[in-house]
Amino acid sequence: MKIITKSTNNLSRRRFIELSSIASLASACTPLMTRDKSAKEGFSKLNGPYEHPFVISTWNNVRANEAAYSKLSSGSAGLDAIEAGIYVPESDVNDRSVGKGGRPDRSGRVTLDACIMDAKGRAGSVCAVKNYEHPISIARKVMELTPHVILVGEGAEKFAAENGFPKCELLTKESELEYKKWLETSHYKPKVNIELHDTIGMIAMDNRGDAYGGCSTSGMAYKMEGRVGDSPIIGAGLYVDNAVGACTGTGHGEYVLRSLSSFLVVEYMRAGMHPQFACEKAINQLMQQNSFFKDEYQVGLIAFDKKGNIGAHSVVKGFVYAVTNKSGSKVYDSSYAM
Ligand code: SD4
Repeated sequence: MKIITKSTNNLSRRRFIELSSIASLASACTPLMTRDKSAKEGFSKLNGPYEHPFVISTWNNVRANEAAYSKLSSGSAGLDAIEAGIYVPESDVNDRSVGKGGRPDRSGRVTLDACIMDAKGRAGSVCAVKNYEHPISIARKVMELTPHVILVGEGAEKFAAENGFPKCELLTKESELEYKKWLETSHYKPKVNIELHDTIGMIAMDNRGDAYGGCSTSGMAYKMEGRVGDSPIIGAGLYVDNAVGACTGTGHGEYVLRSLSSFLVVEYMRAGMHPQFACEKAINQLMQQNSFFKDEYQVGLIAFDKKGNIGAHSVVKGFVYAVTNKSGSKVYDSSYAM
């Protein structure tokens, strides 16, 4: 499948030129309030506004949302809620894209990436961590206890050990068997929407109205050793600005890294856009910026603003997201560009 049609491409190029400078966004507030014309008309419905507290996550991570929401509804700060929520898929061996049970890299080792951001603008991240089940908690400790934002590989593992995190084998029998099968061809071709409980990006507004977020993944299956995707990179896989709102995403990390999509969505919202339109515009911009690459790919973004409006958009069909608030949990189909 060709991701960018000629007309979308031309349109995106025009929009890119129009909007390439974030500095120009502030003065372009009124036009930005409307939907990007290249989004599928009539498909994307505006979601919200939701009263806080609420939590949103990528894919059908309802159990994770509910763990987070039970913290939010009992008055815990958003950071505890994000950590508790992301714990769920990190421990779920049936989730093959996050934490324990995740698919390994091409040398057979499971390496995890995660990041977290709080309402004070603090951030913590770990990349390519082996043998620890909860990278989200290590990322939180990096944020809280160190002068740094990102720790990688052995440094992150040493830090985890020093802070009392228990070691754990992340490679399950199922993932190992699948990996051995993959070795027969060693063909690296990530599949679009491979499953519905993929990488978790979670964003929440707590009962004080403060914004928080986190993201956790085992990355693309059979990635090169040492490869890091978008998920632990602040501004790519996650961005939170408590003055504006939050955005996180999932999908093929290289495409997001080249566009810094989460940061872009928050900046579009800062300029006055509804999160739905901000996600649509950021996805269109990502497609334009990646138009050199002809492979099939998926990226999905979710966002909220401080009024409790919600947005989601993806490159191709199949991305879903879960919203949990006092009325319960609901999984929505995202709108998509192609
Ligand atoms: C990555 N963004 O490592 C992650 C993978 C992902 O759904 O989101 N998969 O590129």
